[in-house]
Amino acid sequence: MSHVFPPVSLIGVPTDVGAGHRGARMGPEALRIAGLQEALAARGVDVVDVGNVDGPRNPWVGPVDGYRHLDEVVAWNRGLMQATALELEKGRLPIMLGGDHCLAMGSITAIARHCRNTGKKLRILWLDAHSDFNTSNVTPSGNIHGMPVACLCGIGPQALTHLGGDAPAISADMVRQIGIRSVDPEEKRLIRENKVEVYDMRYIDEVGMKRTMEAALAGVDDDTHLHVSFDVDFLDPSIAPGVGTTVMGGPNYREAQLVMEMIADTRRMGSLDIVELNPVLDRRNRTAKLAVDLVESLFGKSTLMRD
Ligand code: 4U7
Ligand code: MN
Ligand code: MN
Ligand code: MN
Repeated sequence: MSHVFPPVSLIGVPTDVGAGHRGARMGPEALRIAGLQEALAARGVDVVDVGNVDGPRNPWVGPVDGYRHLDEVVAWNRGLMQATALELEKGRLPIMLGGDHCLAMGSITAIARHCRNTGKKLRILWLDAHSDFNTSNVTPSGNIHGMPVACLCGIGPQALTHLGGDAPAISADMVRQIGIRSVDPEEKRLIRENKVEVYDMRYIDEVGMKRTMEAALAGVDDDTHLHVSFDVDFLDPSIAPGVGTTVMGGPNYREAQLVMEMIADTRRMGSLDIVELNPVLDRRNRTAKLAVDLVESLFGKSTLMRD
């Protein structure tokens, strides 16, 4: 018998105020058109689409004091934090349809608080080409989608580190980063200082994806809430062109499927961000369709008869 997943709520977060390219705001619609809701429903998942969180338009101006669009990023994340908390309180598994990766601050702040209230251990799998641990002093771009992990760990502007009232929202030891292959020089120093556990592409090349995932999932048990923050640029650009910040040398199709299948096997996924999909840069919604395919694996679809 296949595993019964909790009911799912799709939350659209059409923002690109944190990114360096416009277009990720169209991500939620692209995922809907690629059939995300239908695919989950076909797997027997109870899934509702609660529609989109609202937020300010993209002013498309340069960074101020090292942050681009800080007020807008704060506004979007306040709204998303509330929307996420509402679905978690109903006992539902929220899936954030991004939108750029700045939205992980709102979603994860709400999820971390939910875990504290319910006595669950939080484990965050950060699937990404990038570490997203920049600060205003070291960012080469000012783009806040390159800063969410640092902000969640309490390093960043007050308005973002204290979204949920107290800071830090999480501790670095909750995070496992997988697929990393682009880290800025000073960002590297911060990652080391804060002891973030990083399984970069070199590690994956050397030990293989199976052992990488076993290491990243070590310690996950019945009391763990697993949050997956899936930046689509995690994937190799040859299979996922529809993102703003492509980096060569990412996981291929089968490696990505294995990641999702091994997460599904834990049966502990409690929430999911799908971010950085940029339909403007995609070809015939191919990257959105691939994301839906991978999410099906997160919900237990496997290529072999393992159910
Ligand atoms: B994403 C970058 F310089 N590090 O800070 C930066 F390489 O959410 C990229 O992972 C950030 O896609 C990418 O601008 C953010 C850059
Ligand atoms: Mn990225
Ligand atoms: Mn990212
Ligand atoms: Mn990106």
